[in-house]
Parts: sequence; structure tokens; C-alpha cells
Amino acid sequence: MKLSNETIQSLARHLDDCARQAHDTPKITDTHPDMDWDDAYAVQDAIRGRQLARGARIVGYKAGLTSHAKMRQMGVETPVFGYLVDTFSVPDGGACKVAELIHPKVEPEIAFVTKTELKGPGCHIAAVLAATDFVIPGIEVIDSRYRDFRFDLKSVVADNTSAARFVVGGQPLAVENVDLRTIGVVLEKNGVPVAFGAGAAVLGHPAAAIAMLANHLGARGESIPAGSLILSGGITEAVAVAAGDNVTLRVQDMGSTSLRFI
Ligand code: OOG
Ligand code: MG
Repeated sequence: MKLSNETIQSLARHLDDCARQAHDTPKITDTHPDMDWDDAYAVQDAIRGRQLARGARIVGYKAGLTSHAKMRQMGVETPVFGYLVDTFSVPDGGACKVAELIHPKVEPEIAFVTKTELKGPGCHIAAVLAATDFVIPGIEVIDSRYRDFRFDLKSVVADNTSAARFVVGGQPLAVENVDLRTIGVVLEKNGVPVAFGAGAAVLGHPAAAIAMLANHLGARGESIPAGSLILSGGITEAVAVAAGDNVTLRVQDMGSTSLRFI
């Protein structure tokens, strides 16, 4: 760790305030270029602590920057991990208030729900599939607190990987009944298909993102509890949205989920 606890707490307060007030900020590595990975995850943990102190509950985790489309769009080369709290959740078909966000974008994802604990190191795709209760379509609404979505990996980790809102819905599917590599996804904005892909866009197999997450948490002495919801990462580039937009994600054999921006 390169930063003092005081600096970590003050960066967490700053990013948390930006999210609550829908204000953007330059990326924090501009002022703290020596920040290391442990510092970045420590800032993320401190933001989580602030949210939990306000009454939020952890519901799961997310992997991000797991597809080449996303890595290319953001100019980075490795996945990152964050957490999900209940206050991010939008009901299927529900409304998401744009005024509470800075510059939201949507991502088509496959969400996993676990039935047993997953623990790294040594976690692999087969262990993830064995621990998965079902998969279900999920739209993640990301909203980087950084100006113009301009960040490096450490800044985005500190910012809980741009997590803001999510919706899941459609037909839950048991993983033994589906090849998640070839499953097709269509993201529609206002009835117009705007992004398409297949599951293999995420690290060759979306379950690989969950295994990476378990191994990442394992290195920190943490695990993924049974009953967790995990977003495996955007299959395509993220799509910007504005008030008035309706977004639907259709996933092969898994129905659809949607949300409205107001
Ligand atoms: C970082 C979060 C990326 C995903 O699914 O790739 C992410 C960002 O692009 O702002 O959630
Ligand atoms: Mg995402």
C-alpha cells in the first residue's frame, strides 16, 4: 500500500459524494499517481463500508472489462471486479432515474446466481458451473464517476468499476441446459437492435469471469457466498442512454429483461 488510511478514506468519501450528487471528477490517479492495486481495492472497500453504514446490503459481485469489445472501448487490458448492493437493483421493466446519474451506459450481460460457496485460489469454469443455481439475462447500467468515462484500471477499481444500477429478468436457465459460449444476445434501444454478441465474447466463456472473480477474492481471503448474484461483464461495447430511452436485452433461450430511463 502506498496511500495512508486517511487518504483512502478521503478518496472514498469523494467518490461516494460524486455518485450521490451525480457529479463527475477527474480520475483519482491524476492526484495520486503512486496508488497501487491494494490502495485501489481499499478505496472500493471504504465506499462499500459507507454504503453499508447507510443501510445497503451486499447482493453480489460484478466482473468488468471481461470482453475485448469493452477493453478496446475503455483502452485497458485486464478485467476488474466490484460488488453489487441492493440499492443498485431496478425491478424488471422498471424505471431508472437519469437525474441520479452522471452519464449512464447500458451493457448486455449474463448474470449468475450461485447455490454453493465459491472459493479461490484454484477456482475454474467447472467449479463455477457446479456452484451455479441458474443464469439469467442482466442489463448493467454503468456510470463512471470520472469525467467523460476517462480512467485507468486503478481509478476504475477504486470507483467500484463504474457500478450504478442493474436489472435482471427473463427465464432463469440451469447451466447444464445451455452452452454459454454460443448463446446469442441482442440489446435493443427503443425497439432498435443496437448491439449483438455471443457469450464467448466474455473470456471465451462467461463462467471464466466468475472463476477469475473467485480467485481474486480468494487472494484477499474472501469467497463468493451461496445465493450471490454475479454480473459476468459486458458482452459488447456499452451503449449510452438518456431520459426517454427504453432498453431491452434478449438472450437466446432466456427471454428478455428491460428497463426505462426517465
Ligand atoms: C468499467 C466497468 C465495465 C463491464 O461489464 O465491462 C463493466 C467501465 O467500463 O466503466 O462493468
Ligand atoms: Mg458491466
